[in-house]
Amino acid sequence: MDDRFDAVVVGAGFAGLYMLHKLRGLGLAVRVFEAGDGVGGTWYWNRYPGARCDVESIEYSYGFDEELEQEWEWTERYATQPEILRYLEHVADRFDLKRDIRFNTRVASATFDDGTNRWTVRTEQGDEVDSQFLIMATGCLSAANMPVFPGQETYEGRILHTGQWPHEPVDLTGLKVGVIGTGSSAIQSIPIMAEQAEDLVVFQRTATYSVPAHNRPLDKEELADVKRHYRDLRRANRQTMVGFGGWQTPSEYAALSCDDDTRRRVLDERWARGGLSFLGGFTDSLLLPDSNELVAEYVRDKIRNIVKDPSLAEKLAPRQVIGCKRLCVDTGYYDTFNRDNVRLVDINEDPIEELTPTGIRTRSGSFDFDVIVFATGFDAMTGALLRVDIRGTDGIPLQDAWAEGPKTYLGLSTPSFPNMFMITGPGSPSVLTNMVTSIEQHVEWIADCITHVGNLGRIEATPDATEAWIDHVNMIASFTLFPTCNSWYLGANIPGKKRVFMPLLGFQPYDVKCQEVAANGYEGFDISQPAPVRR
Ligand code: NA7
Repeated sequence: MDDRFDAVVVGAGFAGLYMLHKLRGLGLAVRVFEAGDGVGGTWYWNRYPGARCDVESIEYSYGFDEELEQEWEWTERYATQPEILRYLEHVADRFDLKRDIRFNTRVASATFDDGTNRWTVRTEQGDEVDSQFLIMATGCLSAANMPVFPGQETYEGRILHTGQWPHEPVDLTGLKVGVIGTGSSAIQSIPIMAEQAEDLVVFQRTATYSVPAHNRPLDKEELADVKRHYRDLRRANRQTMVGFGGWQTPSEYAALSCDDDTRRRVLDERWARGGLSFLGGFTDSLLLPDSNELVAEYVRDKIRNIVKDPSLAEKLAPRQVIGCKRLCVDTGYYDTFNRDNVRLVDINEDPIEELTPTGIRTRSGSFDFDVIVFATGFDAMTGALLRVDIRGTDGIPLQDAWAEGPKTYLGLSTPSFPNMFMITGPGSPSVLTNMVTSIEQHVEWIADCITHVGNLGRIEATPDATEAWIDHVNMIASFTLFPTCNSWYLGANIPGKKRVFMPLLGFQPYDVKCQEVAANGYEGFDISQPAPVRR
């Protein structure tokens, strides 16, 4: 029947595509709903200038199919958004996935029926389908955070959000452009927008640490060598805390106990290599404030060396713990502020008062803009889940169940919502890792679990296991410096959002835990399976 499925998957990004492929391989009837008119998820929506992944392309790719691995040729160390989107299109075509995906279709609600142990899923476009399992592959950074400033409705220019960038090219040549936000999206796009715009004003709330990407074309030999050893790389990545960098030698130094020369050498080497592994130079820098400060000051010094105006350099030099907010990876970000057509407004000193018909008025001045770019990020990790009206046993809304913050067991499941899984949900390592490694691990675990539960069965996380898991996630975070700043890991970027540290630190131990849970008959879950038919 056309409206009855074994599994409904919401979202057709990296997670949804692999989930579909995996479940279809098990012989299940699957329907994927995707709001966009193509596959790609994050890489479908984030088309802003300069959008790139900050995990290297050879690692930010699926490892589940060796032929796919061998046939795809990444061209750069860090893949651009168009290249990743082409890759996902290729994956969708290669595995004939699109025939089970309904595009331009946004899921509005999902309601669990206690009697049948099945979900009814409704879309904004009028579909109503029935499914045993509901799998939310909605992404961690997909619900745009769109702050509303006083007077915003009066602004007569164009407002763009980096995460909802138009599909047609946006030509900023000769225009006056304002950018609100200095996170990763801003840091990637500002250098490119500055080359086009006549005048670019950046409104900064929190200065950002960024390390150079040192992006470059991948040479054929290097790629061929990776392909010869891809299995080793994927295996090694699964043994790391972050799901990438498995071939890099782990740091043997603590910043606080090594001598100045060694510390300097480690930092110089990491800076020269570029990328996120900069933060892995020392074993103690995400644990101890004094160690962290040594690394942070090194980056501030780099900023002071790059930015010619000393007072501007001080404004651009972050003060919070480095790594507490996600480290950025850039090409020419700080240097962009040496340009004559680029200005910085620190909105802590000079807050945005309102948007006017012609631009932005701060406490001390007015700026005219043709375009205002909101690089203001996302309602991370829970936003996309809570924007769907999901109702579990006794009709309980997920919004109510999570009123005090997300409550998950393993980041995969939540009590009172049987037969629902989240891919890279809050409480799993997700955004603190290479997302593709985490997605593959989750998809494979969910597929095994669904096989175990079987047709007509029901699985639900227990409240006790969930409480213990939340305590575990918080306990691990409390050993680190991560909870010390207003990051989106804590939900601090969204006014009114409950502050809870959402991701779990440490991919490898988490993977082991998930394997143990499965090996122990899915401990922490209640499973009911229909009794065998008696003859
Ligand atoms: P981020 O990293 O959340 O950055 C958003 C930026 O926007 C950040 O600088 C915020 O300042 C700023 N922001 C957010 N709301 C406001 C308001 N109301 N006023 C002024 N400034 C604001 O999002 P990105 O899209 O850049 O990157 C998300 C992830 O995508 C990134 O980590 C990578 O994993 C890829 P704040 O720091 O909150 O003070």
